[in-house]
Amino acid sequence: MTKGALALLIHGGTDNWSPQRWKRRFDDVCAGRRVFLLPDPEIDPAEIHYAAVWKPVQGALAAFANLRVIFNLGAGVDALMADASLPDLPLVRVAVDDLTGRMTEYVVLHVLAHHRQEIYLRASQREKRWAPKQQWPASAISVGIMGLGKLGTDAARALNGLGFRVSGWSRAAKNVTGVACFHGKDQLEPFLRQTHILVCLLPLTAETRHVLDKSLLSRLDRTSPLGAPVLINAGRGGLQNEAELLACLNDGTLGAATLDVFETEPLPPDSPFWTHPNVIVTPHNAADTDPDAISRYVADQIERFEAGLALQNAVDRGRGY
Ligand code: NDP
Ligand code: OXD
Repeated sequence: MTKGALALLIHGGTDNWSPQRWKRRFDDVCAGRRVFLLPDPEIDPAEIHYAAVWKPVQGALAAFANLRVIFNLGAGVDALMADASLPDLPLVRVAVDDLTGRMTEYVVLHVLAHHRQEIYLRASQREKRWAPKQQWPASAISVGIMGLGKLGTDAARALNGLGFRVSGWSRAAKNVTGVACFHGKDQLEPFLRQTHILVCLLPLTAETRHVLDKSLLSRLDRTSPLGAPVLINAGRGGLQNEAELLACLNDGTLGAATLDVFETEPLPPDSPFWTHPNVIVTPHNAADTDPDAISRYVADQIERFEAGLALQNAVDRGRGY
């Protein structure tokens, strides 16, 4: 029996999202299944049962009448959720150890960078200034992670292992060993009040858009040896109110920030974040989606689906993540 074909709709625009690279990997792992990289004039839309996508053109998936499952090639599905014409089919997102490990590396790297005063030390080196400041232990710093899901939980455990005090905030109640868990709107305030370094790993939804605003950032704990709170946002740019975030960095509400994601990506050359002395900018590469790991993950999920097993990591359309 012919296996249902897989269509790839990939529009990343960066090295990691080279569509040809993804096509080669999917050809390798989808034995006996036709894989089409769109646009492809040879394609018969009726043959397509599965689509693996990253930022597809809005409306493009509606062309496949026999589509059964949509696989988002990243963890965040906000771009898909914004497409009102998205077919009402199971939508699976990426939740794999490879991606999780990469994000944990990023979070640990940047928590350590702020904790170990890297912004000050790099400026000292540029100025040939040998003037170390007193360094405090990790146990003096409380890291609060907004979003205690697949990525946030792993990062929390790693930071805990390094000796930081770690807390997390989610929608539903959680129990993570070594991590003080807060949940829901009512517990946001106590969570913020004891946080020195705020790490944001929330999905972008109608509820979380612009959650990182002046009101929230002003409620962080200012009493740590850092002098002022620090923000690390590797979730999505839409989570931050950028005008208010910049004002907080300029008036000292925040001491510093690491920003991997922005409302407009690529970050425009005239953005003040590029040159702000207390901001570390990275180009949305906190956790790259690896074609080897993810093509295998999607191929396995298709095999599961065809064997009548439940899909894993299906998105709840009502919640938006
Ligand atoms: P998960 O769905 O596993 O976790 C999301 C977490 O956010 C959950 O703990 C969830 O709570 C919490 N949450 C969602 N909405 C709310 C809310 N309204 N109030 C409180 N908590 C809320 O996602 P992942 O951990 O896999 O990924 C998180 C995000 O990271 C992605 O959506 C994506 O935007 C971003 N990302 C960024 C990358 C980068 O390179 N910069 C790479 C990969 C992902 P609950 O547990 O109760 O459901
Ligand atoms: C993702 C991302 O959501 O890379 O996976 O941003």
